[in-house]
Amino acid sequence: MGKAPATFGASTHGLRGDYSGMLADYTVEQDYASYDESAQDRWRRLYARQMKLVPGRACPEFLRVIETLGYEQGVPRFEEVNQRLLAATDWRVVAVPGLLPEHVFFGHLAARRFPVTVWLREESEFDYIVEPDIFHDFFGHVPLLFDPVFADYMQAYGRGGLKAEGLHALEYLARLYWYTVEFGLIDTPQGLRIYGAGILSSPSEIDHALASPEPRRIAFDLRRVMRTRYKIDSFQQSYFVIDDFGQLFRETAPDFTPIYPQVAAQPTLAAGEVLPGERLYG
Ligand code: HBI
Ligand code: FE
Repeated sequence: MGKAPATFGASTHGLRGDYSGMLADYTVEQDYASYDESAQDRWRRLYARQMKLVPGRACPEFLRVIETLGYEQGVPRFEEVNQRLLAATDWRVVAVPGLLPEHVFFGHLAARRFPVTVWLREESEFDYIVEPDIFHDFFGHVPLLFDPVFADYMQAYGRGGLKAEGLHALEYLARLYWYTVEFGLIDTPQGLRIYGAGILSSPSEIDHALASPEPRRIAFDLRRVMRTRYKIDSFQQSYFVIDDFGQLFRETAPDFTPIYPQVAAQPTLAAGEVLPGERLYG
């Protein structure tokens, strides 16, 4: 094996992770003994730091689940998380070496399998890491997969991705993923809350996303999101706000085939751009 994946939508630099022992669907076994005591300790410190930040800032669907997963004990075991996840929404996590080619990634999501990276960041990356590691994936993504509506959205996204491949629309889908699954905000009766995994797993972006006067917080609109470029190596300049996961599912449920040419016909927008008349949140 050892074949190099062809495309990596979320990465602009060299690929990290050991792709040599994987199966055809890019899955690997979690070698639990490979997490030494310093890695286990690092996981527990990452978890403790983040848990101090999420109360009152993460959405209730996240907070309801995060403490039930046993993450405080150390690096999670895939089988243990799967026992709970399968019972809740019929999703499962699968271990992967790192970033996957989009086609493979979409295929897993369409089959209700979420790819979780097996390796943990190094100590020198404690505060910041560009690519997804096991902490980002388990902490940021997995809790929301326990919500039935969000879980269905993720599967629909995967199916849409498989369909988009022949339509030269992968960039639009990558933007949708970025501004919802990774960096999404949600409006609640208590105020804006975070559901995006890229924010939830970051020690510094949590505050930037909710409290900084710098970024724009814009009401979610599917075509608007698909037109908007994003930054992968700095805080976001714009966030998009949904009312609830039902809205996300409904707006993304229709076949995107007629939507792609409409988006292509309009100008692409820079990450921080605001359009005239656009409704912004405080
Ligand atoms: N692979 N493991 C992994 N995790 C991701 O989040 C991921 C990926 N491959 C591609 C990808 N994301 C992006 O192209 C998304 O925009 C779909
Ligand atoms: Fe992610």
